[in-house]
Amino acid sequence: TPGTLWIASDIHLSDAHPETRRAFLSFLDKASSQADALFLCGDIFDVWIGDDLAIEDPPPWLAEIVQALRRTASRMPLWLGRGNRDFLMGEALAAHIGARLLPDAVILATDAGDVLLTHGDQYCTDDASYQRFRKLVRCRAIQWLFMQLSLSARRGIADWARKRSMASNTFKSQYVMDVNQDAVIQAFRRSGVSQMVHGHTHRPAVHIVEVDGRRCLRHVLPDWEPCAEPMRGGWLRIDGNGLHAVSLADGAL
Ligand code: OKV
Ligand code: MN
Repeated sequence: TPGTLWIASDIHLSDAHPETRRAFLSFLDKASSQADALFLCGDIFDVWIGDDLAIEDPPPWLAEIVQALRRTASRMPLWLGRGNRDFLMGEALAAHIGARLLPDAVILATDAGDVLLTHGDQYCTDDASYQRFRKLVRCRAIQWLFMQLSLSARRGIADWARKRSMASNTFKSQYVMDVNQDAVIQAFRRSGVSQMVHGHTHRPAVHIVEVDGRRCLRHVLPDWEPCAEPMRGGWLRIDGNGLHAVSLADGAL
């Protein structure tokens, strides 16, 4: 039996947010004692420019996170999913941690039934400029070329891309940056499941979706910012009793 699964997304770990790292480290501790498996389904890291950095010469903050992930993976199955930011995480990192990489979308057989798990950015089909960026950077040849560059050149491109993206997001509507309902319905139809879990949109909620007369549920995970007002972050627990959202705002850590 699958037991108790914990799922979190969009932690956006970086050098800039020590409070988020602290919350995540205590989350891993808690997961180690209370969960039977842990799924991190994308945007664990705010920036990812190659596994080599994390493995060969990580900055202290990243070394601490990687070490904690290794400890977690030594105690229970740990699954890493790639998001729209850390899409460059690869098998080398997973092997280094002792974790497994999740495919883009996966159906989990849980004690609460089958659940479709993804990051969720593929459903944001109204955001044409993001989907163009996604198509470009997910191209294997382009990723290979990027990895041939020096770390400092990769860092330069990442800084440039981040600035550009922040500037363009200023003019995007909330509607455009949310999931497209037809894309969601299609995912339910194709997979045949009636529950899905994703992150990415930073709009935690449970949505009811009617698919060919079938009642489906879409659980959206929160992003993490424990210092924000109100506090943001949390995870989903799945066991025989169903799917249950746990919020940092409720003092979960
Ligand atoms: C991640 C996003 C920056 C969104 C670039 C090839 C290419 C990889 C990359 C560079 C950027 C990841 C790796 C980052 C996500 C942004 C800005 C917007 C919307 C190339 C392969 F094409 F340039 F050669 N990148 N970084 N964005 O800084 O982590 O998701 S990143
Ligand atoms: Mn995301």
